Amino acid sequence: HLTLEERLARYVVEGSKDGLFSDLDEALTKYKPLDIINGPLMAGMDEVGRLFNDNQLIVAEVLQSAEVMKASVAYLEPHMDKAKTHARGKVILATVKGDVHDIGKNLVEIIMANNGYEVVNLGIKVPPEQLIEAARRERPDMIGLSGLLVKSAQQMVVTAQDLRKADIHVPMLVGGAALSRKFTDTRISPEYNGPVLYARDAMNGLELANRLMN
Ligand code: B1M
Repeated sequence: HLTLEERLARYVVEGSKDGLFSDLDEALTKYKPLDIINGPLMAGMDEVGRLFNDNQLIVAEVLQSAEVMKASVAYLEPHMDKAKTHARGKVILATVKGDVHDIGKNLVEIIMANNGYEVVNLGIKVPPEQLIEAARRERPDMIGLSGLLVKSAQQMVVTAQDLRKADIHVPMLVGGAALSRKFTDTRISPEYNGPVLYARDAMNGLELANRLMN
């Protein structure tokens, strides 16, 4: 007899959607969509990460968990607050070269798009050259990079260097599990020509973007 919150986390851990949507409906009567994601669903993902680390889950199972997370976010998305403001700014989003994790980045996309930003999502494993080309083409107000692997933090340093060499200096927003504010300030910022802001989560990313645009 699990609580609603425990059941929500369990769907993610077990990679199962049986009963998921009716429980999400119930959760929506108690919580805001983002709190469901950041609370029980994220707790499930953290558990998946732990089990995976302990060799108790294989990649195929983690993919199932990712599917449940993605389906949940898609289901909750229409219930999220949407600002009436438009054209707050244009953001390019990408998961850095070598990294396929995109759930966090796609959450940032949803939250920014719901809050008046035009988002150009370049997807995963995006090499610096592709970012440079997109930046020249799209003329964004901001470039948002996501990375979850330890090597992705280093890849962000390289990306910052390449963007600087290409004379691109629009503000950069960086986030993802492998990063920290300290790494951002001491390792990425010195390699870039413009501001580099570290976001601890998607909502914080929106706040930082808003501050930058005002
Ligand atoms: Co992988 N994976 N994975 N994985 N995976 C991690 C990251 C890991 C920590 C798990 C572990 O071992 N404990 C570990 C990294 C270890 C390390 O580098 N130190 C790991 C590994 C090792 C791997 C592989 C190498 C496994 C393998 O093949 N042997 C492989 C890598 C492939 C590659 O990238 N080249 C791999 C593959 C995968 C799957 C494909 C199976 C799947 C991803 C599916 C997908 O994304 N489409 C997957 C998953 C699901 C995870 C875990 C379990 C969950 C990640 C997630 O989606 N979290 C993860 C462990 C963990 O994080 N607990 C793990 C939910 C998501 C909402 O959070 O993305 O962190 P997150 O986003 C947060 C914040 O970080 C922030 O906002 C969000 C919250 O609001 N944020 C931003 C993120 N980006 C932002 C950008 C911003 C602002 C905020 O502005 C631009």
